[in-house]
Amino acid sequence: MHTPIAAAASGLLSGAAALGAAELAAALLRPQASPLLAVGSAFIDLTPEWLKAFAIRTFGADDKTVLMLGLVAAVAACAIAAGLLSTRRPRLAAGGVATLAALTAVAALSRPGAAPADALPSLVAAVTGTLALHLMRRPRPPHRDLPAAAEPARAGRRALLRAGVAVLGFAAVSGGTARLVNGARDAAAGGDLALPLPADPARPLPPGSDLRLPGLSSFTTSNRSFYRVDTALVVPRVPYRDWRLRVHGLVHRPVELTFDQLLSRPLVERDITLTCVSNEVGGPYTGHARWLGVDLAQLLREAGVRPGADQILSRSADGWTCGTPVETVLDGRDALLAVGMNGEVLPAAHGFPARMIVPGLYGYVSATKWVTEIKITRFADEQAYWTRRGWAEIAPIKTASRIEVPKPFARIPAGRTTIAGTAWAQHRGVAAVEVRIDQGPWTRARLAPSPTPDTWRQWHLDWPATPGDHHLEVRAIDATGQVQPSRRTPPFPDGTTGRHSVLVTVS
Ligand SMILES: Nc1nc2c(c(=O)[nH]1)N[C@H]1C(S)=C(S)[C@@H](COP(=O)(O)O)O[C@H]1N2
Ligand SMILES: [Mo]
Repeated sequence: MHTPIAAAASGLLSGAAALGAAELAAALLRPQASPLLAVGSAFIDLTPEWLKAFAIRTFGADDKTVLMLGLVAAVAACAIAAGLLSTRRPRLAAGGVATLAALTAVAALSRPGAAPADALPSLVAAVTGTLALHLMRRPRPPHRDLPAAAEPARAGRRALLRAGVAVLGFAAVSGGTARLVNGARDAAAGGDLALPLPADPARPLPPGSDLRLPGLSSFTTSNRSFYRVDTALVVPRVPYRDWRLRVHGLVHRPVELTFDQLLSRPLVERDITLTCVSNEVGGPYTGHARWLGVDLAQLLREAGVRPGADQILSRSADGWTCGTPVETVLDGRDALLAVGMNGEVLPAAHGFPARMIVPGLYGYVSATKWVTEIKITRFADEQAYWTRRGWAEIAPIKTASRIEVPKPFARIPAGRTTIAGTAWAQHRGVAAVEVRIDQGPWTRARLAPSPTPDTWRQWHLDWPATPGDHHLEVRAIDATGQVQPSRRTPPFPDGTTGRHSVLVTVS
């Protein structure tokens, strides 16, 4: 009989072996069948709005890492419990393991696009965990240890240790192999691709649109530093050779396109700044890129939108959905099905093989990544992922501005200094930015040029800083003459409002 510590350790090791075997089974079968990911994704979809908002506020872009760590901790706790139970109540332990496996199988089977085989990794986990636990429960001392029969306890301990090391080795090898298999699959998902040149290239950026000031974000955000927001726990890897885009619903002529057919259409290249509705005042969830893609409006016209249809319900390979007004996409703006980003093939994290981009709309109502389906429908008939959760159906990007230099609570020397930042009002355009210091009069900042109204603009202002604490505030005015509202509202349900301000100390 094990001491409680040995029982707990056996449980933990068995849990690790179960996890490693399950992840390996999933990597070999279907990566999306990973029980850990399936449970994590189900958790994300079932999370109430307030908890999701709390997680994003508290952990920011690390929210998914925190969730995965939490899940692993939960698995470890269950495994320890199973180990402890198995010495006294083996039936109860087995029942617990079976229940857990059944729950994760249900989670895997209820993912969008799941196949019956997706339950297999959970079964593998249950079997492996049970076997490992059994192996460590009554390890028999090998014969050459027989002279130590006088000390059976020590021999038993040594045999247990050996079994434990074997189980741990199995966990490490299976988990490591799973990672390698997944890595090889990722590398095959678009690395060998060269995109055609645009038939209709973007105009060059006007000189000076990037002020290149230290501390100010660059005009074009690199693909590596571009913010990422989505509900996917792991980046979906969609092999472009299997990819299809189906355009159907309330259309006269449904269309289905392969990736080659998409690329054989004339490609347009456009500068468009993307913003997330969850971005708080002064927040980081906005970025600018030069997108290469197919004219989405043209594609819809070819399919022929039927009268009365007002929603483009797009769906991603992982089942996320997004509702975009038909009217907006057809109003002449540069809505794209993008395949390239800043001169590169669209990175997997940003939607490879193809994603939607519609200037002027928040990402959750316009920017479907890994898009595989466009259904023309009516807002009255169908809801999308976030609108079902109470977010607005109509969500144009609100006018916003941000102070990036100096940083909050910076200590700066007295004398001439520069205040600078960015402002955006996509598709309307930023007409002016104003700054005020310590509630004084609003002063016009100098605006850098922008290539189109669909991009953000940089701005700067000289400031003769005098010693003391100072409050710097910014507001933008869009090209329709609307002043950015001063009232602070939260992102829910259609984007935050309010002015960004920073406190600095001058000495
Ligand atoms: N498939 C899919 N596409 C998606 C999302 C998602 O969760 N799943 N999130 C949207 C949201 S809320 C935003 S703000 C943008 C962000 O795009 P990015 O991650 O490339 O910056 O993607 C949009 N497209
Ligand atoms: Mo978003």
